[in-house]
Amino acid sequence: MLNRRQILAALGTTALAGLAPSALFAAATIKPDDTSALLVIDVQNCFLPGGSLAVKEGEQVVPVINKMAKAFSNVVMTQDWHTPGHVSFASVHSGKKPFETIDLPYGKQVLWPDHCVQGTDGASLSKDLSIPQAELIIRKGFHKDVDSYSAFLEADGKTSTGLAGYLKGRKIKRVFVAGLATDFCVAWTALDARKAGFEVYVVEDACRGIDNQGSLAKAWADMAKAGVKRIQSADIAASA
Ligand code: VGL
Ligand code: ZN
Repeated sequence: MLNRRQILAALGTTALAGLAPSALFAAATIKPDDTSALLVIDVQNCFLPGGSLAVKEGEQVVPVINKMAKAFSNVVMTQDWHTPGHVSFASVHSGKKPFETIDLPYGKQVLWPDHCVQGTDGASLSKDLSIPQAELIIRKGFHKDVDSYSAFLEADGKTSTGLAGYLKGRKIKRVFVAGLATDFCVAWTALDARKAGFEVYVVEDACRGIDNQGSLAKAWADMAKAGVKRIQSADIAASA
């Protein structure tokens, strides 16, 4: 890596005349505006340490999200919200173990430990989240026979959660996605947000993944291909 002095030397001083150093060296700063929304995905006890489907380092996203959220006037949170005996639970398929897959009418389904059952403590949002301005909590995965990683569309690929309509009704154009898990609910949400016509940013250090059989690398590749922008929380200006 060249350091700043070497870059300046290489460019020569004439090329730089009139350019403020900040224009050359500042991290690209993204300023959320009234047409931007932060989507905080599934920061729920089940996905945090001690939870039934704990995501490694999942708790580390909480302070990052709390800080970043201060820059957003629009924040939507999601809650995975399954019925007891939900079709995505390995426990309801005899002979099947968590992280194996089965074929369902709508396609391949990864099977999970029982998690985020409606009304349980595991399904509660983390008590350490501190985002008082959050305006909507959208629940998903509440149809017993259909999963929903995405905050926009259930896994049948056609049943809407209503989120796209909500965001469009509020004139939102850009969404920033953070939370758990990068390779499932975050990625599926980001991909569907693109399909719905939003500009989409996934904030990498505000997410953690499950990484089941290469799922994390595949998710990043799919998101890149779909035009999802991969950024860090430091790329976002500190306040609205
Ligand atoms: C999730 C697996 C099952 C997630 C939800 O929030 O990423 N993953 N249900
Ligand atoms: Zn789930």
